[in-house]
Amino acid sequence: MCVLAFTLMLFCVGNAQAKVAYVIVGGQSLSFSPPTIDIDAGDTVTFLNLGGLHNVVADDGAFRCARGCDNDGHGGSGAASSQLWLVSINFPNAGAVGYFCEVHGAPGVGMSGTINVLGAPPSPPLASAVPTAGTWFLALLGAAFIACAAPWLRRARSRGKNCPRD
Ligand SMILES: [Cu+2]
Repeated sequence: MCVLAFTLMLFCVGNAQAKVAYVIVGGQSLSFSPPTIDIDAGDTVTFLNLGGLHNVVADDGAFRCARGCDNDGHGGSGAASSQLWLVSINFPNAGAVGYFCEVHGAPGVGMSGTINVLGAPPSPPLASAVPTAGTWFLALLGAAFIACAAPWLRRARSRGKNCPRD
């Protein structure tokens, strides 16, 4: 029960901190869809090739991906591939990131797109009147602690009663 509660909390916190956005590659058209997306710093974009010989290359050369990414440490290759590949790229820093497909585009031309990485929103003050995700997390943490600690405390107390006193 406790493990379940903690897993659930970790899932919730993970969701609150980073999101995944999806961009469809190719398929019916030689394009990225949607071509422009806004994400928060730290979010991940998953590119999914639905058909055609494509890859995803940053305008500034920061990444070149298709079946994995060049130099990803896992033997991935950013060479354009017509397989149904899927690749996830994390964007930790704010700023606009342009990208294109080497086969059907160039920076800002043809099969290309832009990811607007927005700065992480400021943390809300703790004394906020409206419960925030953080407040709910603390409440859940407290509830889980009580739920987990109560049986242990009961056992510890009943053990104490059996101990001889000075
Ligand atoms: Cu392409």
